[in-house]
Amino acid sequence: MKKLILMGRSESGKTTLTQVLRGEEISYDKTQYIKFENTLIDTPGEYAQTNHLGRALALYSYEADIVGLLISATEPYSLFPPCVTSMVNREVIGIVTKCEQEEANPDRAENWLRLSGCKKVFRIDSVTGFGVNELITYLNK
Ligand SMILES: Nc1nc2c(ncn2[C@@H]2O[C@H](COP(=O)(O)OP(=O)(O)O)[C@@H](O)[C@H]2O)c(=O)[nH]1
Ligand SMILES: [Mg+2]
Repeated sequence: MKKLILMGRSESGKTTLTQVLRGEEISYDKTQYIKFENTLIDTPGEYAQTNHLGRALALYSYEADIVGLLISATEPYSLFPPCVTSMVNREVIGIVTKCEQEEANPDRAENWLRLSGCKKVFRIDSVTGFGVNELITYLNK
């Protein structure tokens, strides 16, 4: 599998997605530091939510083949500025999480990710498994 680094605000579903991609049971675990585990790099949401730490994320992206920007379909706003993908020289994909939650608005989240420069956007729900296989297939290509 290609090496994937996940970025997004707290609660957007980064750690849960790493658990699903590893075939582990889902269990909540607050991410306190940038975690390298084989082909996955999980980051704390605070890095994406804090201006000066955001630059560190750009540097960490060089450790990966693909950058995944996550927005939950239930989020009322996006943290990612327009064209932010130009900050890195890696492929950047968008991942909309929580797509099967009742109040989800995946179209809105996908539009924000495309505005931020993601050419490819996956819609998933880590809890129900919706869309996860498509993402795994893409990472294995
Ligand atoms: N329904 C649903 N809940 C999710 C999904 N992804 C994460 N969650 C839940 O959202 C909460 C925060 O997830 P977490 O992975 O810790 O977010 P992180 O802060 O980005 O690492 C947890 O309670 C998860 O169970 C998803 O795709 N669907
Ligand atoms: Mg986390």
